[in-house]
Amino acid sequence: MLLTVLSWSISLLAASCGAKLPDPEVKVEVLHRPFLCHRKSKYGDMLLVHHEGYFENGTRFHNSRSDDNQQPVWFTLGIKEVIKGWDKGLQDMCAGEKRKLIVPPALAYGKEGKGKIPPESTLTFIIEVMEIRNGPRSHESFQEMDLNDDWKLSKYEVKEYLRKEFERHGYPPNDTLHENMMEDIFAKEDENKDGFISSREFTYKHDEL
Ligand SMILES: [Ca+2]
Ligand SMILES: [Ca+2]
Repeated sequence: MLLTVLSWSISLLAASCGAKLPDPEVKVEVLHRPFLCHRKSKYGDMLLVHHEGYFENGTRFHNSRSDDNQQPVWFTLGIKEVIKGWDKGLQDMCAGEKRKLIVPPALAYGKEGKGKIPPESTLTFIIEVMEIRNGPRSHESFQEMDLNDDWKLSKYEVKEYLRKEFERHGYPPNDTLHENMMEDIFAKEDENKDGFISSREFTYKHDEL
């Protein structure tokens, strides 16, 4: 959670540029949906997924189950941590659900490609969601941080949160560091400079998707 606090600023910086063109679509096919579904994935949630990736000719370029590390991966939905095709195509999913996504280059690695992905590649992914958790910017996280339930985060509340996160991860409390981190968070997040982070200021901005 400490890392996610630090990454607040980065995701916000990343969201600030880009021209508005109508985006091509991701083709979504549901391969399996579990009978029981306690919650559905939404922007800001953290998803744990297994995934396979295929080129248009059917060659597999990635498989999280058989590649060296054999680990499903965690990512936060809707903040451009992954390709746009995933952010768009993995909403409203249940834990245990499996989807096939056909992602055009503009929503994947584009004109440049990346690593073993050649330029202008349309990619097919088979993605299975193993687990869904509240992301660092979810309403649930906000409520947890908002100690006095007034729907805004004071400097004290943010500092308390940092202190608790440090403690939870076994770091000694460091008041100067917490103070600096808190000031840094407010400098970037408190957009209207009223000394509080409102729930609106806190929540991820998704309009670029
Ligand atoms: Ca509060
Ligand atoms: Ca504010």
